[in-house]
Amino acid sequence: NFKAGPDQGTILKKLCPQEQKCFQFLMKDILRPFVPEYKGQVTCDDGELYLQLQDLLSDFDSPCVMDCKIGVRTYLEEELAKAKEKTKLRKDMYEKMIQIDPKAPTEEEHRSKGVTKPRYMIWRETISSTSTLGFRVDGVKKADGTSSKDFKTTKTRDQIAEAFKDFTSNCPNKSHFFRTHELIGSSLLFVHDKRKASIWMIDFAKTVPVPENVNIDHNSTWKVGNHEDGYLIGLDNIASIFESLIKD
Ligand code: 4IP
Ligand code: ADP
Ligand code: MN
Repeated sequence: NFKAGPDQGTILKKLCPQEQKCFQFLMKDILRPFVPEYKGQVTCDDGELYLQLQDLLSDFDSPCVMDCKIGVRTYLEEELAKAKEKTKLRKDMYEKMIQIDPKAPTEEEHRSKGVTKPRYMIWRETISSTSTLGFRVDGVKKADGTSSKDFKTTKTRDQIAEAFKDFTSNCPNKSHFFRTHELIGSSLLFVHDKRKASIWMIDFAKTVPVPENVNIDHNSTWKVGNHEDGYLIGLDNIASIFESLIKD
């Protein structure tokens, strides 16, 4: 589905008209900064049409990538309606099903060696975290190039936490600055216009290195002498207030 792009920093994805429409819309939407830049369609030597997209990985060296599929549903209402009238049976999906759990298909599905697409998709949603948590880990590619799609039954919070932990290990992206400084009187500056939104950390006038023998986690209660600043306590509360805004 993907190919290297003609221009540096781009990739080509097999054109799907619906996805193309979305990218055209998104290029004029406030979500633009958060999606790959859409650079138009191209026809390849193979005669196929492709979307030229910003390669999100081009600025990284041996990146670790995790794809989380979002939402409590992974099939269209239209596909559900179609399956109800036509009940087209998918042998490939039956095969994928018994690979994971030979007991999952019903007797009838075993006899026909096929399942409908929504039946398969709903089953996938319930064995993973999609139906309960509204997202699932779809795949991971490690820095060494190895990749895994072995998350089909990753369902509980603990299992997901384990997958995240494994994903973030050996990527020590913790800030050296943040670990070694006490941030006092520092601000977060929120800026938005009609197109985009950003947050910056500013004002480091009273941000000082913590003494050599002291470690702070920015999260523990401050007691005189422990140098804790409560930065992450504030950040957590801001995040949860924003979350409550999204909910209503
Ligand atoms: C796949 O199931 C994924 O759900 C695909 O979604 C989906 O394509 C496939 O449907 C389905 O077989 P597994 O992940 O269990 O292999 P994605 O491409 O986003 O991963 P759609 O087109 O529904 O997104 P079919 O009909 O393409 O086989
Ligand atoms: P599909 O429709 O085949 O599921 P996706 O758009 O979900 O395709 O992409 C599949 C994978 O390709 C993603 O998990 C990601 O690793 C990679 N990918 C997709 N878009 C980009 C991009 N613009 N830049 C870099 N990698 C990408
Ligand atoms: Mn996908």
